[in-house]
Amino acid sequence: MKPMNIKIEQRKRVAIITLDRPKALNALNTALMQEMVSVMQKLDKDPEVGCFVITGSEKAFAAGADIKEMKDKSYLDMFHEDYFAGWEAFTSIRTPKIAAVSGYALGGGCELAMMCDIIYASTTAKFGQPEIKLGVIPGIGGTQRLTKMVGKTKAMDLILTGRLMNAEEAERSGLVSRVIPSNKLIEESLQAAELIASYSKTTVMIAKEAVDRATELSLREGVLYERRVFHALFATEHQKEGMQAFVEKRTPDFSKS
Ligand code: CO8
Repeated sequence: MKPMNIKIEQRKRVAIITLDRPKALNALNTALMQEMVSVMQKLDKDPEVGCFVITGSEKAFAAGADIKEMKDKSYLDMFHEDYFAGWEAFTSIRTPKIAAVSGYALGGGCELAMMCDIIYASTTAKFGQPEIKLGVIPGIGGTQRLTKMVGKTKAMDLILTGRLMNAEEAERSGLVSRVIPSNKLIEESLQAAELIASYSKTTVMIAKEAVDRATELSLREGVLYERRVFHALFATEHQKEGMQAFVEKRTPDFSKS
């Protein structure tokens, strides 16, 4: 079935997913989540797709989970539906995901950006976890991921006051890796995505997995994990090709697996 809440476009080896609920400032409802996850799970397995760019509109990356969809639900509805557990499948996507954020990235929108691997923000971006104003708390990982990314005191400041943070503060805090003028956001994000997608997809996936382990393992375990997967890369053609190309002073060809 054709997705109604997102747009999908492929440029070279990059899949661009654009959130497309303009009237609701791209609020994340269940249908949008299901469409995104199902499309991305297919593309994840496609060797011709080496990176995702997830973006929204100028005004909003996403203004949060859909308040209108959830407002009348009971505790038992939320519990039995396991509301928003479906986003776990999004975090399990193994192809890198770049969030290109313009405008509001609030609540679930900020959490969606944090479920990506890299966040680029336009100068207009505003990040926040304003759930406290609605009588709830972040529910798609915000209390955990934001704290790991910006530290306890900044996370407490944002989550307990519900205030918004601009792109400059977000970069200073380590939430965002680059701030880009808004008219260049997509172009620069695509350039980075195309560069990532030009490398060996196998190696990129392994590098991503190793970095992800850093937030969960002790340093000793993490370094051991890294060394073991580093060794394993010597079983791939791409290690042979990459190193041989360096010696022969030519561009490596990672297109053959
Ligand atoms: N959900 C549903 N609709 C929304 C949302 C939202 N999160 N945000 C905006 N909209 C709708 C508005 O209702 C409005 O629709 P309508 O025209 O029909 O009234 C339309 O989008 C435009 O919004 P505004 O008129 O409010 O636009 P403004 O430019 O005046 O304001 C803001 C923009 C500041 C972004 C404002 O819309 C706002 O504050 N939005 C809500 C932000 C928010 O609180 N986000 C957190 C939501 S809760 C959440 O994400 C929790 C996730 C955890 C759930 C998981 C459970 C397990």
